Amino acid sequence: MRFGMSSLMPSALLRSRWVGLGPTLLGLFASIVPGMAFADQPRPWEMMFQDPATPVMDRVESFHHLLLWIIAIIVAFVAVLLGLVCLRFRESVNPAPSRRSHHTLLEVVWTAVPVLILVVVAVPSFKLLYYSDVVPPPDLTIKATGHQWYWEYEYPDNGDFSFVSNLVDDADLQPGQLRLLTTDNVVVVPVGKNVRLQVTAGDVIHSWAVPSFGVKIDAVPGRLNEAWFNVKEPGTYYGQCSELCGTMHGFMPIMVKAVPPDEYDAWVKQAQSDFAANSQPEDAKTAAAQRLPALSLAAR
Ligand SMILES: [Cu+2]
Repeated sequence: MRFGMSSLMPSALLRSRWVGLGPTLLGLFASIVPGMAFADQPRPWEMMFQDPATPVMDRVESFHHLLLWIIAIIVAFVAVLLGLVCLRFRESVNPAPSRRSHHTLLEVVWTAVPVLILVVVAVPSFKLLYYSDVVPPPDLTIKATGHQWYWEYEYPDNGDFSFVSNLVDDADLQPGQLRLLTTDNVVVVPVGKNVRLQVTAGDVIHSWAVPSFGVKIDAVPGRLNEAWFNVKEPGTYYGQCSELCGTMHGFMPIMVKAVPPDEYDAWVKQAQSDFAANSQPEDAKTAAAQRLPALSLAAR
């Protein structure tokens, strides 16, 4: 349901060529760049959410649609009222204005209706909040630690190996890899499993965020935050640090690859030997420090 919101939009909005422009451009872009996984990454001119990859994001999207409808109806209602007032009660048509200052029924209605609307919004809002907040029985735990300016990941359930995930510089990108979103080491997770994500930081506050997962959680030094996700489909999913954390805040992406469970087991075996005698954190710091001048130049 890539552009599912279109089906929910009032037809007047759909007729607007600007609303149709985004999906058209995206379709064009998708057709001229073959071989890329388009499932869950930012796209040029994107106006909608990325495709939901987890049950939480499914619910976030549905809740967004509900709110969009409520907002649209309120905007339309207020616009009609405004238009009516401008037309029917302008000075030339209505030279002697009403001097009424109270109207009990009206006042009750304009108090009660907004309260009702807020209740209608609050019920699914709290349901979603608790659904995303309470971690269901996890199949595995991953710990993400934010550093200036890279992510470090630990797999305590799979032999407690850990590795560092650094941005791939523009010069080293392979064809099809996404600029500023590709990392050298990728977080691999099995599809259809509840992954408990523990998040913290080693220096300043960062934020681990993957839009298609519906996860955005602060990484705070000295505090362990928790989130969860259960990825429905195999694929590669992208995110970025989402808390301003210093010069290279924009250069510490998150890349998650969801694979079938047997592929995951094979990856774990490989990772256990690859990352066993691991001097990576120090290497990563050096790499991050060395990259700083090059990237600053590129950004100019
Ligand atoms: Cu940051």
